[in-house]
Amino acid sequence: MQGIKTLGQFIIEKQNDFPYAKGELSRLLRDIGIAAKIVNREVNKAGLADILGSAGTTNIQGEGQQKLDVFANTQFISALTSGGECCIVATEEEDEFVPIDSPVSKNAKYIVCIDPLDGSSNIDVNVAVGTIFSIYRRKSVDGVATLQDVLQKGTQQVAAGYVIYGSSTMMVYTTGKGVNGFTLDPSIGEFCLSHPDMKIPQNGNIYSINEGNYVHFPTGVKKYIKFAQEEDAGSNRPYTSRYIGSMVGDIHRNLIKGGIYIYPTTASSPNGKLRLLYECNPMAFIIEQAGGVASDGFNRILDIEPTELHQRTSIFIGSPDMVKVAEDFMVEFSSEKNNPLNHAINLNGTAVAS
Ligand code: P6P
Repeated sequence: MQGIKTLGQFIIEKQNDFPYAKGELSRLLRDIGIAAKIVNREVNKAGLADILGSAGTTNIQGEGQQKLDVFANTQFISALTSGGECCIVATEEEDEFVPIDSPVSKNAKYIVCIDPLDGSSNIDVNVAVGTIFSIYRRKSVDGVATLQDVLQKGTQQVAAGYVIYGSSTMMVYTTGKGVNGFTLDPSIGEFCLSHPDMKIPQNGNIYSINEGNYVHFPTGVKKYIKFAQEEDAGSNRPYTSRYIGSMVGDIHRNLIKGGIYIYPTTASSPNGKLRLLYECNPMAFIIEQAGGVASDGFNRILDIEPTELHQRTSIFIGSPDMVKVAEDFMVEFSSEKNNPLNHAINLNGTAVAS
């Protein structure tokens, strides 16, 4: 296969970036890739099989579970169990973390936090949905892994990625040495390297936010939205509003074209809607590795100390210059003046992560 590099070949090739790696992380990423291909098959035929619609159950978030939510959750847990490299799975679809207690997993050193199918309300209307995952090394050295092994800051991630089931299916991931994208070639059933060394544009003109919540947004967010809508040719405004109700889809587009995705506090989500461990941390790791930034409006997402499994946070994520302007509005118009931002745009406009 001239010129094609599969995900498996790439993972093994990059394994040398980790001199002490004995292949466990490589096998873990392979296991996630396998489950993603199985989920992709079901998502792609959702309109045909009796797999559309509600499962008739709700998750701890109080959200109605779609049949595909439950299917995807089962597939990822099954793949991670049989792969033997993971000792705990923390998933949006389970109230508590899932200990992986199988003969092959007893010495497993990795924790996986996952949103098996994000944006699943879009499935029935054929809009892109995604899987988001985050990988940590367990902190405890022996015995049974516990919740404390899961509640780690985003800076402790060893890998993070997402799968977008869209016009094509892609897997985008980082192990802390840049971001690479792989497109599934259905004719050979392999994810193939299609977007090497992905970088988010420093600036952009796309803003992604559910303006239906405008009335209850923090003042700083309202000010940013009005800023985005002003006429100013010099700064390429008014910006374009693009929001599809699927975090993976919106952030993937903004990663490629430049842009900002904002999910702030709202009346129904006073702490923000998106979950820190398996949505915001992985996306923040990926976007930072691609040259972007991610905060809660005041503090870097990756520095937030988790205290509970399904903890939520606001998120401002994307092109550094756009996020910085939004954060400036948040600081100027919010009571919360503490927590100076952990990053700044230096004089030549390059984001400088602390
Ligand atoms: P709203 C999907 O439920 C999700 O978690 C993200 O994928 C998406 O960006 C957001 O919530 C949509 O939420 O309140 O705008 O419908």
